Amino acid sequence: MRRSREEGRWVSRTTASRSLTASEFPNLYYRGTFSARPEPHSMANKPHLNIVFIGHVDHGKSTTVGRLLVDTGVIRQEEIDKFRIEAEAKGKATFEFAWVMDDLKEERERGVTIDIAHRRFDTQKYYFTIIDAPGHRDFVKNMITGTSQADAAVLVCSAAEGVQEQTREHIFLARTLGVAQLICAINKMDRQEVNYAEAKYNTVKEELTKLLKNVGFKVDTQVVFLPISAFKDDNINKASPNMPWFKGPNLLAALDNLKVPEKPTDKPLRLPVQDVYTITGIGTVPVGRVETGKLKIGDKIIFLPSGKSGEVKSIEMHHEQVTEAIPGDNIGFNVRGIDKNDIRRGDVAGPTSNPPTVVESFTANIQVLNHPSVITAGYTPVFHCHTAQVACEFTELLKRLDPKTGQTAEENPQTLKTGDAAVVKITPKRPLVIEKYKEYPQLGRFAVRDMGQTVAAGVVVDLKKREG
Ligand SMILES: Nc1nc2c(ncn2[C@@H]2O[C@H](COP(=O)(O)OP(=O)(O)OP(=O)(O)O)[C@@H](O)[C@H]2O)c(=O)[nH]1
Ligand SMILES: [Mg+2]
Repeated sequence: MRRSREEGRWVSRTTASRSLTASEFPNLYYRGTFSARPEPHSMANKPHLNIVFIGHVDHGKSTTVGRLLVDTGVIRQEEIDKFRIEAEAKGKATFEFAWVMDDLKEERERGVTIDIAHRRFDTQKYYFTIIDAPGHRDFVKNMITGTSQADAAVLVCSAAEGVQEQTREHIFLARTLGVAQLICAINKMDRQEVNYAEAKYNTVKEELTKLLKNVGFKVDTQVVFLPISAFKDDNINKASPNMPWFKGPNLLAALDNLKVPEKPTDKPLRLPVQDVYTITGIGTVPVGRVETGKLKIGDKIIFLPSGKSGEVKSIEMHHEQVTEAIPGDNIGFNVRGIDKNDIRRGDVAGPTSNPPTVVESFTANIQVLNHPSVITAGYTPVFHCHTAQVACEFTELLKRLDPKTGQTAEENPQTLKTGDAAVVKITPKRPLVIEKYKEYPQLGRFAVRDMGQTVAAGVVVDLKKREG
């Protein structure tokens, strides 16, 4: 089993083996539930937010997270000093802050983030779970997982390099995956060619504004821009003397200005399974985030598409037994009568009285982001929806839409290309739980990937249930 040495690492990294002993479990589990709500004593007065750091490779996401953790006292400066010496010795000078999050051997050797990593940190106002996503194009699927768990995002964009390929792709995905609040941190303001210049900041800000508007962000109400240097500690938790021209908030203040999203507790339970563990002495423990509704001890639930059902025996969150979990909570729970091999990642748990929907086919509104040629009926890429990844076929191209107005531009088009918006009929090749976006936004949106890139993304407007 690969265990990270850093506390706060997400359990899903431990994919090599999922059989744990009871004594191993609490510690591991504690790591895995950093995105849970705080412990009961602080729950009452501190709301919880999941925040993902996104953006192009090397623009400084991990460094910004590392710096934030130092400035808020979660990490001691001595730890960074130790990393600095180690990193320099390994020819990776300047990666000391990034190493706080990048704790896998391969990440440190290559100087890139590979998988998402979770870390808890607190401000005066909030309990945050930080999700550090990789920017490298090979790991976009991990960024999708991280972003689908987030309530808000920090887009890190280097002032020296400006908008790059994954800046665009991540903005598009953030929008599609439902991120409603975005902080654009324009980083590396200290770089020589930038020299803390307001003009440089404005150029990148304008580039980003254009992109954000194009994908449908309301820039005035959903987006905040600020300049930082993560490496040199400018405008992270206090205004920077190097940028007296900037009158907006520092990064920490911007995080505290975020709003807690509404918790859809009144809807039926929907809980996509992220991983399944066997814990000696406890039994089978699926892990995942509650998207809607509540999960309580004694509830009768069913996992679909697997079709197994049982009664909830126990729920654990952040190292502690709890009696109920609500939207946003990342939990592990035990269900009577379910074996580890009965259920898997991509299953969704719901009440037996109102089970998740397994679809025969669905109609979706999509936006084509990036396709090397054209999409035609019969095209079968991989759809990423909640924790599921399933090959699905474009069975019918119903309409091409005018992206500006949403009006029909062409009925039954033969092909779709990059930049097109369309209504299409999709048929999964394997059983898949997906819901209408209107009813369950968290389970009704997806990203489409093929050949190592995000081809399209969209939302489910209608669906046909699978019988039996
Ligand atoms: N000059 C300068 N360099 C920075 C700053 N922030 C990050 N860097 C450097 O940029 C490089 C990449 O930083 P990371 O934090 O690993 O970037 P990342 O966005 O997490 O990269 P991936 O996770 O691999 O996508 C390192 O050498 C950092 O020291 C900054 O504010 N100023
Ligand atoms: Mg990184």
